[in-house]
Amino acid sequence: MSTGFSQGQGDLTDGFVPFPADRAATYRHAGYWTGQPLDSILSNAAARWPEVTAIVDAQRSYTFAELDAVADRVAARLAARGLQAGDRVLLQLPNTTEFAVAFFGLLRAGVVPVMCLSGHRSAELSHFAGISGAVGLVITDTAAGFDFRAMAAQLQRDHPQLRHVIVDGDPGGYLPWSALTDPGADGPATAPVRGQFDPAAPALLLVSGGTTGLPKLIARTHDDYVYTAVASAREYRMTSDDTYLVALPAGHNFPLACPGLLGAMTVGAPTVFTDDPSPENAFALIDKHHVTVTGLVNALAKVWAQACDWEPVLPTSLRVVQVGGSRMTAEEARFILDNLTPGLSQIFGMAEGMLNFTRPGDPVEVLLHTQGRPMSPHDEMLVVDEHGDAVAPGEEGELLVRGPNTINGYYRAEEANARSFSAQGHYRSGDRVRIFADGPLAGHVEVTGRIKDVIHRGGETVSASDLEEHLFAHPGIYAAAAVALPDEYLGEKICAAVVFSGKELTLAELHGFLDSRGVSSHAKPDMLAGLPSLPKTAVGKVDKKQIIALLGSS
Ligand code: OOB
Repeated sequence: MSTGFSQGQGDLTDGFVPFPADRAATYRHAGYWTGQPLDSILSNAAARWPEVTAIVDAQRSYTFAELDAVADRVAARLAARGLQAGDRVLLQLPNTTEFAVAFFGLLRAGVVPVMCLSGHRSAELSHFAGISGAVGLVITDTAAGFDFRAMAAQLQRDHPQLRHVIVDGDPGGYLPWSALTDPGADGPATAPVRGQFDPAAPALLLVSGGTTGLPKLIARTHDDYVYTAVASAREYRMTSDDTYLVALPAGHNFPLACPGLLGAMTVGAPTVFTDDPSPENAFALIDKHHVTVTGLVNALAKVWAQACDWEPVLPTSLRVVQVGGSRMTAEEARFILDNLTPGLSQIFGMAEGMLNFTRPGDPVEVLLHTQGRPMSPHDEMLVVDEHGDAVAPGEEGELLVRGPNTINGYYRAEEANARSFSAQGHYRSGDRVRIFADGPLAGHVEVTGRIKDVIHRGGETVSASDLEEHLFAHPGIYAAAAVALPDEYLGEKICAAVVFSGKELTLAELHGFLDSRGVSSHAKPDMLAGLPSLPKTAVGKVDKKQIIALLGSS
């Protein structure tokens, strides 16, 4: 499968940083890595539970056997059109069953999908096309008033190697998606025979979640991604009685494999797709399909928790609601636990791989005060100070990590890799954490902020997350982000961008509140900006870059 590459720019493995042989051997020996291709998750499910519903959306559903057959058909027709094992294709579909069909169709052809999010636009896609050397693009016609075909035309002009554009919906001159899926359309139906296959080679390319700069590409291998899906489903005790709801953009690691769609499939559980995560729509779907597990970003979890006050249908079938993606205070966790579900699970994950989460049945203090513990017994976490030395147990520092599902380098990004990986192969997460050393929270991780999310005000360094924690504590503040804005005298000044829950506060009132909490004078905001909502990234995290652009220009 790693051979035969001919069309895009460079071989798939050019610029891929593999796991070192000794650790790879350890993970195989431990049974984490099984040597199976990623799409074996589908073939296994189709063999064990052929008649069980695999995926559902508002339009249609597929059993595992049907999904397996359509994935074969898509693969066969991609191959007939000249796509080869090792080629890369940008995959950008909304949360529909067709997302899963396309994902498995590409995998079955040995093609490596680049997992774009529906909110990405030409700047991101052009960047992904350039780095990956993608030869194709799978899109929908239009969504949320945006014409993806027009974007495709521009991408093709800038990236001539992007030859295959496939459109779900009105194709507008491109290849219709139905030409690949429709049993009645021309073309073969049997997937190409899998050639030489390397389970340690990239199976898919995820995009990094950082809110600074353009995302990087993250190559996840068959071995490490199958392990992620299998182990996370197991740790969440998923069974064929569960149903998973994809409420976040399906191409994101969190709803894709943590346990998400792929984890659900490993136990024969159905997955429901929706593009509308509003409480009104989501609660009705949860009720209709008896959804038991879902994953949300913090802001969405808070909206769902509030909506439980007035929505006529409540999501009572939910057994696990994973909440993660950005920092959550204990107060926010308590609010979700009390109002939305006792099944709250905090999850601290990253496209780069490592997952930490609280487990069903964990004591309430673990659920409230920590972001869980590592998924794998072989995750090796180090917490270091600014000199790279290990901090004392229980102290804060930057999290460095390596393990059976953590990358060893970004894809085709040598410069970033020199900064982001240690000589021993640890990924420098940039996250400020503490790992509790003793007591009831021992072994659990608390994320306290981002190492670089600091404001240099005058001669002082102020932690944005420390200030945010104080802001969140104010009953009149619904959401808050502390950002640095340029200042002639101070270098940087502190701006608190907030969403008020009721009456607006003045800066003086806010200072009074912060004084009462003992916040030092240099760490108090110089500016208070009330916003109707905070700008979000494509997956729904608060986007400080956009806040700075918005406020810096006003
Ligand atoms: C998830 O993945 P990404 O790649 O979009 O973002 C990773 C980054 C982490 O490095 C961390 O800075 C932040 O997002 N993060 C959290 C967090 N979960 C993620 N920060 C504080 N508390 C948390 N619970 O966001 C992701 C991937 C898989 C599962 C869940 C989330």
